[in-house]
Amino acid sequence: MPRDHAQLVKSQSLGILAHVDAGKTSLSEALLHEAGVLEKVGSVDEGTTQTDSLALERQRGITIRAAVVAFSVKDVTVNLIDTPGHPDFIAEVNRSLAVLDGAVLVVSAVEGVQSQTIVLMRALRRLAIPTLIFVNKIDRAGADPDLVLNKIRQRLTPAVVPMGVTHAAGTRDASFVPFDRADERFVDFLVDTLSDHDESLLEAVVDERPGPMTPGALYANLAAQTRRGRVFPVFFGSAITGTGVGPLMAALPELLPAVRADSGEPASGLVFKVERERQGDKVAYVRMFSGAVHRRQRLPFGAGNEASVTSVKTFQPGGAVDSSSVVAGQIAKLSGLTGARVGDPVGTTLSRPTVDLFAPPTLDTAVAPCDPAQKAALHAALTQLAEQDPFINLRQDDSRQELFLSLYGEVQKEVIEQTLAADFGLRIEFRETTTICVERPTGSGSAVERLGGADNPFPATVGITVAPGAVGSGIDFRLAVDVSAIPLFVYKTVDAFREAMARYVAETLQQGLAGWQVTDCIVTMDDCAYTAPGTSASDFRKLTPLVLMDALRRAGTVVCEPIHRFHVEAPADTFSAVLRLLAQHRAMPEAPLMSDTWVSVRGSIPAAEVTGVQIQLPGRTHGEGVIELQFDRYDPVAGPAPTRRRSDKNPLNRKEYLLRVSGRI
Ligand SMILES: Nc1nc2c(ncn2[C@@H]2O[C@H](COP(=O)(O)OP(=O)(O)OP(=O)(O)O)[C@@H](O)[C@H]2O)c(=O)[nH]1
Ligand SMILES: [Mg+2]
Repeated sequence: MPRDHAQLVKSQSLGILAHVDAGKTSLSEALLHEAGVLEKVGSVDEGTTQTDSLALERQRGITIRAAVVAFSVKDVTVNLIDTPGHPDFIAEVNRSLAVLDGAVLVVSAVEGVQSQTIVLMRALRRLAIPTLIFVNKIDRAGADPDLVLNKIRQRLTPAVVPMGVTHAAGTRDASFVPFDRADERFVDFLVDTLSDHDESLLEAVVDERPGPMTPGALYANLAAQTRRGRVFPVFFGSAITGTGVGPLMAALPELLPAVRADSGEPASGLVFKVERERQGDKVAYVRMFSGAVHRRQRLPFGAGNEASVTSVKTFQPGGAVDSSSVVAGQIAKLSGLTGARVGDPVGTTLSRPTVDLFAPPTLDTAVAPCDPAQKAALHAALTQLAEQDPFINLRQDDSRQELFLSLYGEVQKEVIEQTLAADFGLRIEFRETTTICVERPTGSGSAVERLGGADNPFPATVGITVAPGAVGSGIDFRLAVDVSAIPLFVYKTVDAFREAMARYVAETLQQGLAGWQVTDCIVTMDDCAYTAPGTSASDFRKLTPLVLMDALRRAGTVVCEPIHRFHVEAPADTFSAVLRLLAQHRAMPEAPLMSDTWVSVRGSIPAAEVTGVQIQLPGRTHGEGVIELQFDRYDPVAGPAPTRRRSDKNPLNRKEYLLRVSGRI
């Protein structure tokens, strides 16, 4: 790309997010059509959309992988990322969120605010991603835009500004008419909502100063506050009939941020998706935050890797095209980065790290090939799938050589099974699906190993106390020793020592007393000593697990299982059968909502019981019952606690651990 052209490029990474089936893929298609990229709008139901391009997506009519397409609005190239809505694929949404400039949160005008809508809105707000809300499906019978707007105010955020009105909602003729900027109703909405977040506007209202309240000034204020993620404009429309899609598209460059190329800055980007092309070549999807990456450039990526970029494809209206470079704000497919993994930073300066915003997978399953001779092939295939989705956390059991995966649910399981069959010709079976538990300390426990102590082979002192932390706090590591006790000749700074110790602690706590990850605890290092020059970093690294597990043993732990919130809707006459089914599966239902024909029950249920309910629900409800699930929390297991087979590296057995770290076994 010529330099002067690169300077003109403005790009916007736009995520489309929603509960499953709200219409994200249909809306993506409608936007491409509106922008003139597509002559004919594809249909999810016919399997002809741009973004649902995998065979499995077309077959099932759901989105499984995030997909990128581009269109232009005014002077901005929008790189739209269509994400999956099914909770089994939430990890895919997590990866996309790390690269967004803005988002459109789609809410169905019929179903309204749904469980996943709330989860996604929480994540968007946590990252302060500027977001427009699009209330879709206003053409469908039962659509009630006003009710949905109220639900958005109650359940998502009160800071909303409706951008127009709807007519004939619930019919094929439904339409959206945007407000004129000077429309009194619109001005009232703007003043009301914006002044909640803007002191100077509030003062202008009180002092009756007209300047900041002209339609032009208010719209500029709306754009500024939307870009800060404080206020959420709400559009209405239908991805199928196309009404409301034009106004939404026009708002993208006006209300959401776009990034201008700055090829002079140091290159910094992030890998948010990895794909294998048909020939097996790896392609990394990279979003650039600053600077540029050129074809044939040596590019640093991940933790200390470097490779030559063999091709750069940027997203342009109409598809991904070969380019000489990718500049700040753009998304490109880069080839040549063998070994690149999702979440890898790219370039010379660090990019934003990916934050884990959602609960981890709750199912653990062993997977085996139907034909035992295909074990190595299965391992290779799953390694490729794990590159695309690191959350599946592929592990091989040390002794039995079995393969294990972490999963979100049944749909993801089926997708993995079908992908292995279609892309790798492998038939597999899942064995022993169990839920992934965590351990929390029940009390406080301390341990210390002293420098020169009879049983301590390492020239270092480490003293540690473990205590329970607040639920959801993770591992809180604290350093409570005098600076003079810290081996600065090894670690250089106190921060570097704290960081290294926190890492040793986190690694050790991946397996607690029962083999599960230990969480929600405060770990304090309260004793430390060394000899100079005798002590090395590896002494602290090897001694910490020994002391920490002793402290944990004294503290004691409780195994906690994942609990989901559920929402069952079923025909009213099946109510008692539904309640019996829930009771059989340890569910805790709350007071139901009954109408003449339907009953709606919410409550919580252990993740371990979910599959049982999912399998039996259709049979108990004339095939009409539906269940929606959402991870909620971990609760202590009642009765005997499940344990996980630990790897041999665990220091619970002191003698064996010492032999191992000294390299004698
Ligand atoms: N009547 C009507 N139907 C719609 C509209 N938008 C989507 N649909 C239908 O709703 C269903 C789901 O649409 P999708 O676009 O696949 O929804 P999605 O949000 O991408 O779904 P996932 O990616 O699986 O989460 C399809 O049958 C669409 O035809 C709309 O505005 N009006
Ligand atoms: Mg979709």
